[in-house]
Amino acid sequence: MKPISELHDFQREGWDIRYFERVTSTNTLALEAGRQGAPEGLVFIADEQTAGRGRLERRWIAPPGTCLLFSVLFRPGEPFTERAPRLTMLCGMALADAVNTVTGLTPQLKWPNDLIITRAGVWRKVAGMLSEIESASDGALFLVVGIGLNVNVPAAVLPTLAPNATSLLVESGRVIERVALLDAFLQRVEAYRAAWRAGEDPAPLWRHRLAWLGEVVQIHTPTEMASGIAEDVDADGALVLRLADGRQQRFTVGDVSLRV
Ligand code: BT5
Repeated sequence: MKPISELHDFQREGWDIRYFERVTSTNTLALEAGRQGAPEGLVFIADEQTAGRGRLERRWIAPPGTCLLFSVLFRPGEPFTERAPRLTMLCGMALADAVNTVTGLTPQLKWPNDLIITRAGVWRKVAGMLSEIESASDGALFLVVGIGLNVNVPAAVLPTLAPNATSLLVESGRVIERVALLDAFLQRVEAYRAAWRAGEDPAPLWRHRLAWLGEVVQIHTPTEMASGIAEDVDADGALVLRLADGRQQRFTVGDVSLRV
């Protein structure tokens, strides 16, 4: 008989966690629930996605039963355009913290929404986040943050995900408990939100933890390619590059890599 996934029974107070063996995409499910008025704190988690999504219509690939694939529904409230990006930032920090607590590894945040691990001067992607904003029929905006974290993916399988993919198994050399990671993530989200309510803006914390600020990077967007010094990120999370001709340019989408 097929064993029941260890994720099946996981719950944490304050969250409504719904487990599925296989879905199209946990983000798609959470967006649908949000449109129908589901409250904040809903978490969809799956062992397998048949149509996992990245940004810009790209695919997210994960071998069944080995990764954390989940989406969280947030209702940030007003001012929405200020709060929504900060929730995404806070989730990135919470994910990095959770990985650190459970594995001892120290992943970095890579703009806009990746988690990377650098070893021997080479960076590899261990997780990606897909943040999507939608409005319900009553016009109320909500946010879905979807996370794909490569947990127990063996080295031999990594090249089938992406050329620069890595996993916690490969980086730490041991099998990592997915439930412990999810629990630690939700606990850190709670902590960052409590601190935010008490006046600590997550945006400067996130900026402080971003990899590559001050370094020369290359950015590919759907329409252009540019390179320059990654000078800053603004309050909404956009990347500010100092181009070779001295001009500053702000980017809201794109893929960044270190210029070699
Ligand atoms: C992301 O997009 O990194 C966001 C990924 C979000 C996935 C989660 S899983 C739960 C939830 N439900 C969903 O349907 N999605 C979210 P982006 O920055 O566009 O990166 C996508 C690119 O990463 C792909 O084009 C591949 O090159 C690479 N990639 C795909 N799968 C990967 C993996 N498992 N590990 C590392 N890289 C991967």
